[in-house]
Amino acid sequence: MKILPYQPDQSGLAYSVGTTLDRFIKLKQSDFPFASGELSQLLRDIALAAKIVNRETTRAGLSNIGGAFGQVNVQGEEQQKLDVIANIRFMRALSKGGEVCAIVSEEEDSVIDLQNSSGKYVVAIDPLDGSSNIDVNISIGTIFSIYRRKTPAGSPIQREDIMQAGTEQVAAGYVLYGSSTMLVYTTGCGVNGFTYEQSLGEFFLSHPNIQAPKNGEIYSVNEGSQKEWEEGMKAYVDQCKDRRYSARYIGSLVADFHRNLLKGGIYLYPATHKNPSGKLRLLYEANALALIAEQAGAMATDGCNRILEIQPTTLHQRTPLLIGSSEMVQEAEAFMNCPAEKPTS
Ligand code: FDP
Repeated sequence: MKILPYQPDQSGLAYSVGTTLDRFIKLKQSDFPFASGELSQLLRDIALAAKIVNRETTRAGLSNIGGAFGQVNVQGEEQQKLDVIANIRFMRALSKGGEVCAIVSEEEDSVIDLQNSSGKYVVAIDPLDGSSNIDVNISIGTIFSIYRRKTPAGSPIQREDIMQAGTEQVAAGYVLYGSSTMLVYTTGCGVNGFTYEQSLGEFFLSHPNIQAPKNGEIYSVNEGSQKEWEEGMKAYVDQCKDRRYSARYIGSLVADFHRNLLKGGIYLYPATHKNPSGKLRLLYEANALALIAEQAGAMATDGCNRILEIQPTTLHQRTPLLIGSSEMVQEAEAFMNCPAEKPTS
């Protein structure tokens, strides 16, 4: 009989594939010497809500939770039943933990003050992104941004706690409910992806330290709106075609972004004549993905400005979004018609 000594993981990775999300969050917490554990708990709360939403989405076809809810949200979009369910699930998870003082959600007109002034964090969330794909069994997602409040804990929430630029995010992430369910997040030290193992009820590290390819050959845009685009945008997409790039557009931002992050590519939701600010929301869509993109070596811009530096002025503010492989985004930006920089005196 041959007896072999146990060979510990030789991969050289700081965190090996297969580490549970819980353990990973705990290990990461010790990277920050003064961390109190509240952000870690908040990330766990989000992961728990994601598991519940995952359960609801996978059985949507059977449990009569597909279709419209019968109301229109603040964006003027018809709410789907799953939009409403996901919003409730995340609201509950975020309000129970005690770490959060306020929530901005795509599904709520106003800021939700959790009446927990000792909470240090503000969360901006799109509980279910890609709603038009729910009923046809196509990938959808959740997007979240976490900010530390600016005013001292214990005092009432103020506008400055909510209206923070994306550079102020302490963590951001998304959940993709796709062929498998994944949670991808960053706390500003790289990007890691976890795949959900349904039978065990756990997220496991499957994509450590994600690095986006610098360049790619995929462009993702709704070409049905082409007649509404600025000339520069038309010219850039023509160039993509001249180069025989592949067009891939799911119509779920999280899914399109995730594919391009891993394979290399660019997602574009530009300004149109009708909607000069585009369609996507700065606070709970663009900012989170922009932070992840940058942390993975990719880029995000509105065509003229770095997304993370845009100072929000309204809760449901929209922004054009060009996001993906850095060389592609830089190239696309060069086609855009941006106001000339003011001369410095
Ligand atoms: P949806 O309206 O279905 O929720 O966030 C909004 C979003 O989806 C993105 O996920 C998606 O990329 C985009 O809008 C699709 O918009 P178009 O139908 O205009 O292409």
